[in-house]
Amino acid sequence: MKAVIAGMILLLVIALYGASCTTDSAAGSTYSQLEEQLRQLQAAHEARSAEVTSLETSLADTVRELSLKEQERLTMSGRIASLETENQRLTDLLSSSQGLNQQVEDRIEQLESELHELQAKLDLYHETGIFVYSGVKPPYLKDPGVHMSPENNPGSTNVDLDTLKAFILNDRTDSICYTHGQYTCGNFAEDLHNNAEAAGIRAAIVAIRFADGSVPHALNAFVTTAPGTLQTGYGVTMQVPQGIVFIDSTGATCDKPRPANNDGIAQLEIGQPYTVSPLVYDPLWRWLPLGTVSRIEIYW
Ligand SMILES: [Ca+2]
Repeated sequence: MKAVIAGMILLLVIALYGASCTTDSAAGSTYSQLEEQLRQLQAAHEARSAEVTSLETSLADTVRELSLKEQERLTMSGRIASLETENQRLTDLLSSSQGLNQQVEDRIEQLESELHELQAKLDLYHETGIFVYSGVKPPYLKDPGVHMSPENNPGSTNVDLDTLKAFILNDRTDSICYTHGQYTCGNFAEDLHNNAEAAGIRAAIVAIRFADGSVPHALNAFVTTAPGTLQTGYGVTMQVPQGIVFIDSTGATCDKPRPANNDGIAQLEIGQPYTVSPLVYDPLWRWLPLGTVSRIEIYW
């Protein structure tokens, strides 16, 4: 644009200059006029140049602004796409957690139902007079003013009948003298329990009550890992199923003759007489029934 305007001015000057050569007298006046026109044209050219420069600057600004806007638009598009993805993810998550909630609710409902069922069974079980506790100390005195406090070994396990019998016969708790008010059935049961646990055999304290309200008795329980047979002191072969076995190692008083061994396997049933079969044959001695069992408490 600047080049075109400059060319036009040059042609005009040449044309006017050619014309002025014809008459010298009018030449001075015409030249002045031409100079004036030339100045005006130069001024107009400069004004137009400034205008063009300003327009170019403005155009460059507009182009830059458009570029920025385009960049911004691209950024926003990316952000919108990302938000849409996040929205989809949250929708999926919500849908999946609703499913999970339903599963949890179903499971809770199932567990509540099982709990009610177990509670009903437990109620029935308690009606039989049998109570089983774990991690609870028996609420009985072994000596005047001294509660039983059996010690469990976390590493103890159930064993088979032969192992249990060997342990019971080897353990000599039963040889201790029964002494009224000092060392009675509670002491025998607690000591045998602790010796078994120390030997790695899981044991329980058992407390039984009698229908006639006489003094409760204490003994021990074990769980065997397989069925077996026992040759009892009465010469009878006893089939012992896998599971709970009741052992009574309560010794006799030492102020009169007593058996050499006092270990026995007990038959324990609600409503039936409490009877014990000795593990070692001795024709001179028999256990006498203590009374009719009305309640059995087992403390593991
Ligand atoms: Ca023994």
